Amino acid sequence: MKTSEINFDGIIGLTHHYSGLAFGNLASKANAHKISNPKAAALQGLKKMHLLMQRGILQAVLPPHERPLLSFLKNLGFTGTDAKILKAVYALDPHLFGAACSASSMWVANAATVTPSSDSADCRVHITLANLMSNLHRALEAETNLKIFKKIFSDENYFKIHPPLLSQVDFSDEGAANHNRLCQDYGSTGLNIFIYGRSGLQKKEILPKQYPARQTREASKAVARLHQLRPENTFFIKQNPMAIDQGVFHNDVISVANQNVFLFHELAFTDMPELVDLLKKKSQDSLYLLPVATADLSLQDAVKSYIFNSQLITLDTGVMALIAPIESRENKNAHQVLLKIMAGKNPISELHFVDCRQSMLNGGGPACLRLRVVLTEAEQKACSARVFLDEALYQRLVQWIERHYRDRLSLGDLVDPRLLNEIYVALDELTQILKLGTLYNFQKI
Ligand code: SUG
Repeated sequence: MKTSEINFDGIIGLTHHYSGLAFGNLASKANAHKISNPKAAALQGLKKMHLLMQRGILQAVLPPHERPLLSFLKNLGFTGTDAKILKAVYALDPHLFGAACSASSMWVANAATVTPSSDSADCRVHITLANLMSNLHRALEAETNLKIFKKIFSDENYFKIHPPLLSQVDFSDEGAANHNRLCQDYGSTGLNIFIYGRSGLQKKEILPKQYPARQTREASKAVARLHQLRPENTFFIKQNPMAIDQGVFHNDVISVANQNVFLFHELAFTDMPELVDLLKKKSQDSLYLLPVATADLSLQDAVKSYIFNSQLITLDTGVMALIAPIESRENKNAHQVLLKIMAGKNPISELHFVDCRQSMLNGGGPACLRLRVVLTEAEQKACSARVFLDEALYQRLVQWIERHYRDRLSLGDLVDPRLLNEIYVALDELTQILKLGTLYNFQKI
């Protein structure tokens, strides 16, 4: 039976804006309070999905979350009409208001960790939703993500959904952005590599000096246990704290793996020689390790260009394509690195540049916008809702965005109750398009 990797992309939400909420994510800080363009953002995301679909890759969508999240603000003791609450929170604390309005659910690489049925002892696809507890605006995503995943992957014969780990600093979990899988074919048993920034449980260790390490080893270990992964094929490696201090807040900003190719910066991990040895031994030389040297690309250029946040995908023909952000073409050193990879002896034979600029300004590149889910044909058929992208759904979503999204948004605009109404109308329509049933709080009133 054919097994494929499906890219589930988050549809960028109607409240996409720049609030400078993510400490340690340099783009988030640099672009705080710029005027955003939610319509352009959502169309850019959809265009990227369309490109993959045209290249024969299975592509699916995940809906944006309900924002502003009034239930959260009410839980904090704000009372009165929705309009009154929004006005009061904005006046009192714009940071809190920004968090309640953030469209950050678009970066679905952080929504969950997913491992295929071929890797688990019970032969099911395992999905652990991330608690995202490092940042307030992201922690708000966990509950809705659980609802969405339970709807789509509802068949317990094929899927095992695990709720987010306890939301506590020792178990801080940011999902697939800190997980790489190496394999020969998608259907074969893989090597699961979990990457963490700190151990958790107050172990003594070298930590980044400036910025937080978001993923803990304890969280990754728990996910591996829950997923019933084979210990001999499961590794836990530490991110270089120096890289985190340069703005590498997730591993997918500094490495990307697909099947038997692993592209990474030489300063991505601690204990690099041991890691390379181990992987070589495990993969019996069929592995293409593509390290990028600091002499060719500084950590600073890696973060600026987001070159490692490219999607590395396998096409029908068996060769691979890199879907890179346009910023990596604009950065001279990153572009040179890409050209060198293309000229080198490895399975990568196509390079496409995509414009995700609106998301990039918040530190989210092409790979952040997608969650990889490896499924057999039977598992694909067992998915509920209309989330697999085809030309008809693509056209329908383009029209939906054109009709409902604003092309200019500042944080202050989100106080407007008319915008809240626009959002509710749009999201209600989206749940019908995607056949998701009732998903949002406002639909239950
Ligand atoms: O968590 N940015 C996100 C970007 C996530 C990127 N994801 C991966 N690398 N997989 C974050 O830092 C910025 C929001 C703001 O500032 O308004 C933000 O949350």
